Amino acid sequence: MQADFVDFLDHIKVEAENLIINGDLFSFWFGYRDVVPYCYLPSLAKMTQLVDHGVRFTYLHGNHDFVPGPFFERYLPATIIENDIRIEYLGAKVHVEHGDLVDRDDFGYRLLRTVVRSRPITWLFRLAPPHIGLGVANACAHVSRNYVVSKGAGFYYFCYAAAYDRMKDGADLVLYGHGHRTIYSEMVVDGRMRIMAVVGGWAKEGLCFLRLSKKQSGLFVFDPSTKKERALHIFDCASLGKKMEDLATDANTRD
Ligand SMILES: [Mn+2]
Repeated sequence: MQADFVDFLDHIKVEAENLIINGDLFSFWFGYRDVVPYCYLPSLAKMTQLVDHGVRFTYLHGNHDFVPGPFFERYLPATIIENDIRIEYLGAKVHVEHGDLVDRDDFGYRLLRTVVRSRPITWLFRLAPPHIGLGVANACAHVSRNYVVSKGAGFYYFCYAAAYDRMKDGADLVLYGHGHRTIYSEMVVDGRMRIMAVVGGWAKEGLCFLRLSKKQSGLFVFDPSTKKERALHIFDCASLGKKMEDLATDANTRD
């Protein structure tokens, strides 16, 4: 998996300007002050190389990596986002969020999330030697992954509902991760064209990613065995947020 991610970074490094990692890049990550787990060295080294190439990184907290620590905050460095981020690209308002909070009624998870991210717990965790801390955390990460998978299609229902609210609030493209599967859905909200996508990371055929570019925007999958990418869905970024009747007029004018 590490080698595949390194291949992916090599694949995009020429064109990438700002790479947004939407949380859970690692099965578990805790940003210790002086050490990094050696199993992640290939990815960390390659990310450092990309920064030297001029690529910027934006790192959103996931539920497996919510203490980025000095490596990401100062050494790489990445722009760290705790909750969600809204950016504008080619006029489209893009909302990116990890997605672990889309189920608003999961109070048990919300409570657990608040507790494990609290300062005393983080402080206690920092005191434990890394091999113990990482051992416990990796076991918890496994349980957490099963918990997400057990929500099945329900997770995607929550994504639609949460994305709808974001769109009512002005977002044209809403991106989630977290779900371990990929979804692409065009939605019309308030008469305007919008997209909701869940970019689930590794799929059967490779690593899914969303690209916003003047040349071609869309959802793609990178196959590490061939080192090639394939488009799953292409969209016109400039059409996002436009009124449907204006899009129809544009299309007729072109015809
Ligand atoms: Mn997650």
